[in-house]
Amino acid sequence: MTTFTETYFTMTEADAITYAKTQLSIFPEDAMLSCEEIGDGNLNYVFRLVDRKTFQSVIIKQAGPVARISDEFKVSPDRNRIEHDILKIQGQLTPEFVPEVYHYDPIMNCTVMEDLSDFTILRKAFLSHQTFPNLADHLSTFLVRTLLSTSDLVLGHKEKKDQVKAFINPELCEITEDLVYTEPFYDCPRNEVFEGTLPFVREEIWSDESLALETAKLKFQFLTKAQSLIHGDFHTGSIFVTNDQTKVIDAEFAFYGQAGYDIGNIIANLIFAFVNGEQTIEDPTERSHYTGYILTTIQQIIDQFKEKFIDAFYDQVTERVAEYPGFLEFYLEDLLADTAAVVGLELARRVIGLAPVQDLTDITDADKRATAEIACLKAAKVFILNRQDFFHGEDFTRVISENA
Ligand code: SR1
Ligand code: MG
Repeated sequence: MTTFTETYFTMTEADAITYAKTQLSIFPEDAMLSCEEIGDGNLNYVFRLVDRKTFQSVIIKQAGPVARISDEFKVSPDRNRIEHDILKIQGQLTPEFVPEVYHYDPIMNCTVMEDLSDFTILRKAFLSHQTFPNLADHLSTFLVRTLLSTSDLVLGHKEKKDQVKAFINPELCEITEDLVYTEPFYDCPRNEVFEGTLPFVREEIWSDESLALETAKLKFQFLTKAQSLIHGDFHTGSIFVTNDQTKVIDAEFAFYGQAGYDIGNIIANLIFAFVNGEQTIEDPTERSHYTGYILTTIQQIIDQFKEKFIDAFYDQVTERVAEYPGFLEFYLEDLLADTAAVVGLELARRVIGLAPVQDLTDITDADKRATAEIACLKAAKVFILNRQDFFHGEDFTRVISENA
């Protein structure tokens, strides 16, 4: 007899049905449940349960003891608690942009939440070059609300320190420290570089000592700067969309880190969509429409983030010294420099490191793939080395247009 109340184990689809019937009071007693494991991420199991009578459905997301991408990564299933807890906070700060949470189970390390089956993962939608008119507005609002309200600008400093403690996430942070900040910048055996791109990587990335030094400085910032409660893995695979709605999922990498980490991450992933469009859309009109949309979205995310952050700052700030003239400008300049650096790091790591993105790997023509990847790497260097020079959306899009 399966028991869910004593010891953790990873569930099968049949277990998930029994779990829903015995541990949840979401479905009616006579529900005819079916279940499919639909997880396609690197780390977790995602069960979709549907009552075939009423079509009511939910998601049970369970953390496994090792990453699906490779069992080299032993990651505590307690990360499900972090994901659950941040979802609750995001649900208070910005309910329209996250799924509703119904239940959390600390023994089975699973969270039960709203099924978003009417939505599409943004990365997949971008692979078929779809556009979403409200995306920049939604993402900039989500970023401002989550990054400002959880920072020392707004929270009492003791309360903020309690939150830092609650969201200590050492194993998931270690993945980022290794895969984003360290391995891509030397010839690490775990890297996976496409052969057409390898000569550029050897000559322009692994041989560049000034670049290595800057990545070392940035790694120490990542290790030490507890600025805001960040999502920690804010790429296009962590965002669900319909034509007019946006939902952010998969925040298991959450911890107190640099606010610019989330902004830089999403901008870099939009750049992957851009280079994919450049290399794979044959028709020039269609191509420029799509790539123009991506550039506009990037510019708008940065500019709307700044505008909304400034407005929200004056409404919400509680820290007296943050109101001194010039401080807000200092804070935003610093945040945008961090953003630019993370754009560069994410661009480089997805080309060189262990966890590539489909926007690049799906480019079937070898020359085109190498062209797209090298464009990302050239831009990455500019973003990292010149990170102090980014203040406006246009500063970001200019680097893309000049290198891609
Ligand atoms: C071992 S996990 C590899 C990558 O997948 C996640 O989505 C994060 O981006 C991580 O770096
Ligand atoms: Mg994820």
